[in-house]
Amino acid sequence: MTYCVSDIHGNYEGYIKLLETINLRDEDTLFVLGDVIDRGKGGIKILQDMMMHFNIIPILGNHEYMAVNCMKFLCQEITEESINNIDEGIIQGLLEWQNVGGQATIDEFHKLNSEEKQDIIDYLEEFSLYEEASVMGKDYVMVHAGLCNFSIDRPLDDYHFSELLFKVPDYSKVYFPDKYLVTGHLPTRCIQGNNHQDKIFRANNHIAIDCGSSCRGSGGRLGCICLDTGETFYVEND
Ligand SMILES: [Mn+2]
Repeated sequence: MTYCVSDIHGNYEGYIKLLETINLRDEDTLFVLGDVIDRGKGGIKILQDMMMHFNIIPILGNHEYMAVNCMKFLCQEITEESINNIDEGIIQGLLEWQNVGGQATIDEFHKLNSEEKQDIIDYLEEFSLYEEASVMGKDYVMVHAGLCNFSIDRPLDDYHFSELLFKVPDYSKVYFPDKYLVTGHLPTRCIQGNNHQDKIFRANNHIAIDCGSSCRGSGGRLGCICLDTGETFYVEND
């Protein structure tokens, strides 16, 4: 079976419950469509678990993109020279990351030893910008946010990361007539015209799977879809 989940955002308990709920076996594949980290306190723990599973395929989210350069910076030894050579861009990057919930991940990262830190950075650098899958005769393109400046003739490799990680697609429009576009990033409750709060959204060859697990205090849950059967699975926030 092939499954997709997205925007786990540090919800380690939810992630573990989800693996139990779908009963992920070695012969299954789970695509994780980015934004594993931040906001919740367990993002690093989730990454450490994901990297032990050869059948969990990670796709880059905007939060991982922001984190990886900052993490490299946080690994540097602080010396007079390193302080003098501080790049303004990296300070800006750190502030921006903190503004979107990065502090929870920074706190977790600081508790790792240097080898564990490097493992996290190496793992994040393996994340792909998109994935494709063919399941039961149907084709799927999986990307964190969307395909900005979409054209049917444009090869997926042609998209810049900024076109894939930050902007949501137009869910009212069919992108590929013969493929489904699977995306996260925007909680489905925020999709215009969607009356189904915190459920996986399917319309116009879109499958939107961020069910608002990071919307703590206002419901939200992790959503997961099995591409073979169309079955959906949910793990409620505590
Ligand atoms: Mn996102």
